[in-house]
Amino acid sequence: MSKSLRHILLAGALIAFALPTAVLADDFKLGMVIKSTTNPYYNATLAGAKIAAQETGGEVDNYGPTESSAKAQVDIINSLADRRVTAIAVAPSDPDAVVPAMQRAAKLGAKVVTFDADASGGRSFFVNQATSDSIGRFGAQLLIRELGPDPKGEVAVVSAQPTAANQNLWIEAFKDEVAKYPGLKVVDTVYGYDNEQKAFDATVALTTKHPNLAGIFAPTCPGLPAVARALESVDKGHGKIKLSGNCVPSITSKYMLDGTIGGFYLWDPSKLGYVTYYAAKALVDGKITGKPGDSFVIDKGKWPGTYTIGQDGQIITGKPVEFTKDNYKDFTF
Ligand code: RAM
Repeated sequence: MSKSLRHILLAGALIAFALPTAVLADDFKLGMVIKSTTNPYYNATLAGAKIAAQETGGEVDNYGPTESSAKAQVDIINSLADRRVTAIAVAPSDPDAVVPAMQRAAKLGAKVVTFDADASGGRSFFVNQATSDSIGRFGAQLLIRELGPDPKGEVAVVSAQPTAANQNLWIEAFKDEVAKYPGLKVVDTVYGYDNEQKAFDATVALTTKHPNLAGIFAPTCPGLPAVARALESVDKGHGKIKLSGNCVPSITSKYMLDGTIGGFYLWDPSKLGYVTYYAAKALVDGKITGKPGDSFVIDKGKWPGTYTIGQDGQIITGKPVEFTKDNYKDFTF
């Protein structure tokens, strides 16, 4: 080999080395930081993200504590950032607690977004399953329907964590909707931390504290089936206390079928995970910068479409869907 050819090859090798590596499809790795690994809801979001990974290349996995813990989510975000994972999608159980770790991850080069619940100070955009307002009002309307044409009485909420931004927005909209009915009064909000035992205990205590309770709204998974089980255990199930809320059909449908949950709904969590993957990848690939108005196209695949970041920094992937005796078998999550 001539000396000059050797120089050219060497220079080429150096340039190749020095160039910032464009993210090849197979280099893309999304870490989904979830509220807890024991929550079946996040199996469904991951299943959707995995479909997207199969369609486009790359990898995705869930990372989370076994019990919801903001501190654990901070440690996980830090460790994903240290490992230079290309993108991180966080479903925070406490937004204020995770924002500094999300900002640090972005400084280290990761693209950071939120999904399921927002932490607006630390992300490029939020992939939301449906508008927060629609989720809260839908739950209220189902409960009101169950309470009959002239709804009256005391109503309470069994939520997830007191810090959960998504549940808190839903509850706000729920209360606003309920306030349209002068016969109804929201008397309490208690917390089950997306934990079956805690949600069960909180519900039993709630029914003791408010013996005349007419209805409960439980927008938490797996809180909702635990609330149903608790109502049945104190003989307030099967419609005695009306119940609406959201969770996955796989662990909840039986309480809709036996009449304890009158208003049972969710959205498509798999589509949420799927679009989150595509959106994070579009950000890494430079197809979007993350600002309101940016959009990207999924041209083929399971959920094709044009997805746009709204003025509020959100990509909305769906709307509330009620599960009934007639349709619950159509859902695999
Ligand atoms: C719980 C989580 C999650 C929520 C679902 C419905 O699993 O709190 O954030 O979206 O409920």
